[in-house]
Amino acid sequence: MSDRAYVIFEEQQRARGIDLDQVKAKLKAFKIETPSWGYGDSGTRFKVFKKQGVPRNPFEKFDDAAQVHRLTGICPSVAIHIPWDKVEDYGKLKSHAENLGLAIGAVNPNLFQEQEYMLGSVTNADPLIRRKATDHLLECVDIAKETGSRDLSLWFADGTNYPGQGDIRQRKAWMLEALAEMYKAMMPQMRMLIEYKFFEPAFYHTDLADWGMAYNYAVKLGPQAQVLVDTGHHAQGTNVEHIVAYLIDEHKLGGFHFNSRKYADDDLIVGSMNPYELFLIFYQILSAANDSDLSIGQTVNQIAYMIDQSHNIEAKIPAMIRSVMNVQTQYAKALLVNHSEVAEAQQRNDVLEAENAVRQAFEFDVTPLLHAVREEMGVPADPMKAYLNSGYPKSILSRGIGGASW
Ligand code: PSV
Ligand code: MN
Repeated sequence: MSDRAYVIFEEQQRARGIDLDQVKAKLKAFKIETPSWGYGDSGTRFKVFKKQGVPRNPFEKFDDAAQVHRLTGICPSVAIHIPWDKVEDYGKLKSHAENLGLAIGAVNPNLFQEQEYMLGSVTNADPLIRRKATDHLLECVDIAKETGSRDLSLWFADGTNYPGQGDIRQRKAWMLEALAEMYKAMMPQMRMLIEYKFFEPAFYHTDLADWGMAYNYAVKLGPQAQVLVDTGHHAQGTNVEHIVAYLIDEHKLGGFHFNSRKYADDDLIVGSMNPYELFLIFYQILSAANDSDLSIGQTVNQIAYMIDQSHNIEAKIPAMIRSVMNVQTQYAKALLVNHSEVAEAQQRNDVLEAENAVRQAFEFDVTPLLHAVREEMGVPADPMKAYLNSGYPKSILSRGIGGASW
């Protein structure tokens, strides 16, 4: 991309009242966390496909994540999932991450893969199973202390498949009991991010089915509890950006798990099918960031942007790079919205102009802008191409087949 393309882009944006220096500063400060489980083998409930070169342990997952950060410059932290990333010594994993220029990000307890959890974890009718599940939550708080992680992201597979299978109200109380015990164990700087999902693996009822339930628990628990919006966890047609705006306004949006969503939680590359939704989510976030109430801006600044994808059929590292670039592209476009233009059109009740002022930003090609930003950050203008041309894809083949699953 030539400098000329950037000069034309800058002139065009200046004429619209957009200050590109500010836009660039925001793009440089924007960070996306990648998931350790996105580097391991994965599949569907029908088949886990084995790939050559997949990391064999958590340390190698960080090696791969470091490539994504080296080439994009915006992925300095990696979320871990316990026990998938269980190690003897978390201090060692932390130093390994730091030597690679990374930090350990959110700690995700895993309460969905042990035999005992078939009928629920923290909402199981058996008090011993509930105890075991809550102890795992507490173990994750301890791990977060060791890794220096701020966020604990919680997702529960708990739910039932048939009417009458469980006492829904009783399970609601058990959920709160477990979350409250965990909340009490957290350090003051830690956050509990509560994720919801309206189906799968339970189909009749899910104990934490939607943002309203997650929000209600977060309110009951206190200011360190917030909601995590996974973009793949809603019913078809749900207006996710509305949920985002609402939660920010209540100071309860803690973060995102980005993935695509054709039908559901599909683990496909974010932005591959509905980039406009992603753009509209960022438009809501950025318009809240402009709020005269500074506490809204504080909530926005704390939002954790995380990817939650474990690609099945495509090569892991480039798929993660593509995902990161797709998010960055939509964020860049949202930074081009002229908010006063939108506000003025809203004041005039001019529906078409208001919609136009938002959509217009989406329609710009931000390639010259992103190339300029990457150049200033000292990363390749085209991270994807740089990865494919690097020696790394070949170098990992010696790991063989049969690495870590997730
Ligand atoms: C569940 O579908 C989920 O979105 C949760 O965030 C899990 O932690 C993650 O996927 C990995 O299974
Ligand atoms: Mn998720």
